[in-house]
Amino acid sequence: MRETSNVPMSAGYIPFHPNPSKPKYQPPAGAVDAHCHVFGPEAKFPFAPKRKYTPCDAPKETLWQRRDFLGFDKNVIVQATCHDTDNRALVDALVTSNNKARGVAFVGEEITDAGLKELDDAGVKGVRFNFIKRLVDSTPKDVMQRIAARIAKLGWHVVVYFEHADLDEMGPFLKSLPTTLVFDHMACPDVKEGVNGKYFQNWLKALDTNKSWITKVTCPERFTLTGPPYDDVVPFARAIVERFPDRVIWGTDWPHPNMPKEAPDEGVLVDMIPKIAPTAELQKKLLVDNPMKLYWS
Ligand code: 0GY
Repeated sequence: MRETSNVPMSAGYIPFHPNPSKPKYQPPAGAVDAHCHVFGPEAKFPFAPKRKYTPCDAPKETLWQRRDFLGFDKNVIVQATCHDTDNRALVDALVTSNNKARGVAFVGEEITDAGLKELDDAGVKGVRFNFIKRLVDSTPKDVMQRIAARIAKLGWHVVVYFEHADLDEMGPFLKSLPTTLVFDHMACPDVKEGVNGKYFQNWLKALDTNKSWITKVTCPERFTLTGPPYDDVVPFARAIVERFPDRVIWGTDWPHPNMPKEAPDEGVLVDMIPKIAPTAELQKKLLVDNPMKLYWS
């Protein structure tokens, strides 16, 4: 299933799981995997010269197979830093998806209105701003504010990848953005601190106050201390889902860039859903109603 590429992967890069287990949990009809990526294939869509890592190829065909295998109906494909602002692989996946995928792009200020319209026509619904230090995005905040003002006119939102430990410093900037904000990966909780830790509690309070902030309850595999089935991350995700049932979405993060030790088995990730969203009503909001409102309405 794993494609090979003309350029070598970064040293130590771990490719996605070759054959995940079939989940026991069956998602509701129309379920959306609202955070995943396509990488290349490099031979057709080369990685960006300024990338911070070279992944394995992770083409759209494999994404569609995995979507079907896991019991999902649709995908939201998020542009990853290895393609920088070259959104061609993303657009290609969207326009050939049979209306089953929407996208989040990376754009620079140089993009023209025609360029934004092209992305919009393909099914892009947002831009991503990245504040994760190891992925190094040096775009100044005033540039991000100008991009946000332009994409707000298209009805798009901003996806923010940051660590909520930086909330005090980042808060004024985040509040200055004129769109709905969607936060990647629960804004990176520190599991060691526990749900009653200061940063996580501050994050919940910020979500209380900012009613247009949406959280992706994704990537337990990035935060776990105990490993699969990631039970130590359940209390964090469940606290967010139960307190903000109309402002949460879920995704696999396939093909899981930059995992330090092992690629997760997506069957295990899907089987976590009933632990973080314990009722059928919460599951439908998380997997169908909320992502459909954000990406297909
Ligand atoms: C993710 C996580 C990562 C990378 C990227 O854009 C990216 O390169 O998204 C990461 O390394 O944490 O969102 O899947």
